[in-house]
Amino acid sequence: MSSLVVVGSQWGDEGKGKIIDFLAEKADVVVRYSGGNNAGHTVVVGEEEYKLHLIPSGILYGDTPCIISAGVVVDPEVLLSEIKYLNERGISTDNLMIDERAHVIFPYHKSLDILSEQRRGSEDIGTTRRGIGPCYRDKTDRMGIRVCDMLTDSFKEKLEGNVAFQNKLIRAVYDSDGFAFQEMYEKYIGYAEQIKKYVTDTSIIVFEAIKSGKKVLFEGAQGTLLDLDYGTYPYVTSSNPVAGGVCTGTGIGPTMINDVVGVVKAYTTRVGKGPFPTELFDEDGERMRTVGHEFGTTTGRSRRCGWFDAVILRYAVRINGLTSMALTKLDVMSGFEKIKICVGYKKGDIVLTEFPASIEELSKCEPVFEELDGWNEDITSVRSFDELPENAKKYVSRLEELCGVKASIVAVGPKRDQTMVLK
Ligand code: 2SA
Ligand code: GDP
Ligand code: MG
Repeated sequence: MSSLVVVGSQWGDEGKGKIIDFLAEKADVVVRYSGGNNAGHTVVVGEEEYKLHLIPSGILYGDTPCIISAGVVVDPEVLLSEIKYLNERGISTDNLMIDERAHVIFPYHKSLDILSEQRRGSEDIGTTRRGIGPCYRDKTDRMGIRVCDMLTDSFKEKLEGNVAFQNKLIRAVYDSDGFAFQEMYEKYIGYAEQIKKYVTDTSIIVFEAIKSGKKVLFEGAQGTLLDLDYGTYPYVTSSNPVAGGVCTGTGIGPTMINDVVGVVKAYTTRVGKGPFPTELFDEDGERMRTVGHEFGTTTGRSRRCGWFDAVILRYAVRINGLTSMALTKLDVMSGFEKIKICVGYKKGDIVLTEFPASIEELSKCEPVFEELDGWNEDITSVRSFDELPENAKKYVSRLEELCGVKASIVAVGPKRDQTMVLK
């Protein structure tokens, strides 16, 4: 590996944090390229559990440079509390870098996120309410404030203009309370003072690292089906979690990427609203949720669960150009007598094998299932693929066959050592 992207292949929460932490041992630089503190990456090291939202999971290795790149939206209050949280647990953040082009989340973004969800009523997206969408909206509207802007004299004027505009919007459209500029400005000047030592042009660092043969790991957040362009729009996040997002998010060209590993959960989950063809409402789904501890890392929300969907995976392989998959949570599938895999979508008389663009069409799709025999053994202590029960091996092989990509990693638990490398 000289540059490797780790991307979520489904609707997020595939276990990217765990896989990135595992791969980061051999990385020279780890880069987070999209999203913000809507993400929740859980990493278990020994008996310690870390929940990270903004800072790349590679930070747990001490001296590995970790970058928050330009494609990420940064809530400085959350960033500083995450730095504090890590430092208090003995983890150094001296090697953290934040790109000067990253956009900044302000209190009005969070407020607008909540207000627009309320406006949608029963049609809400189910956002994390962290201000992510409104911050990216300001970015594309060319009125966002970037980290570099916070460090220059023009910050006061820019923020004053934005607060005045957002207050008008909040009061006129939502009939809600606006924000006091001076108080916000003073708070953010304080944040800028604290974060400026981390701020730099990180695209230069990534470019130089790859050029000099260093190993760079790109950390994805959310997942392919939450991508603004390729996900289940409008039930998506406002950034590009797909592998293509690495180039624009980090400021490097596509020729600088060697491999793309898709993190793939052995079943499917989704948090938030939107169609989900293989969703289960029975005790099988409940079993996945309980055994897999499927609750949001950021919000604590219960995750919707369902059988593995190979239509989604084939789509993720194509959209991201996956070169292999890291299959997680295989241990959660122990104990099912029969395991179902969705191999196509039935829509009227036809069977779709490609993921549809329209959510209206997707919500009319009935999954076509193939059924495999399950296994009963607890596999959390298995450390080599050959030692897995025959039916577990068959399940993995069938997923590889259906999705058109080989598994390079199989995980059977949240800990670092519950991870098998297959090639
Ligand atoms: P947003 O807040 O604007 O990005 O929400 C838009 C949609 O994106 C989904 N989304 C996520 N889905 C899975 N995991 C995420 N991170 C957290 C986790 C979520 C949590 O690790 O568990 O704690 O609830 C994440 N972030 C955004 C979101 O559900 C909306 O569907
Ligand atoms: P991410 O957003 O993709 O990083 O995933 P999350 O951290 O939000 O959710 C994945 C959860 O599954 C975390 O609690 C992980 O500790 C846990 N996990 C990761 N891999 C495995 C695995 O192979 N087996 C089990 N049982 N848990 C895992
Ligand atoms: Mg998560």
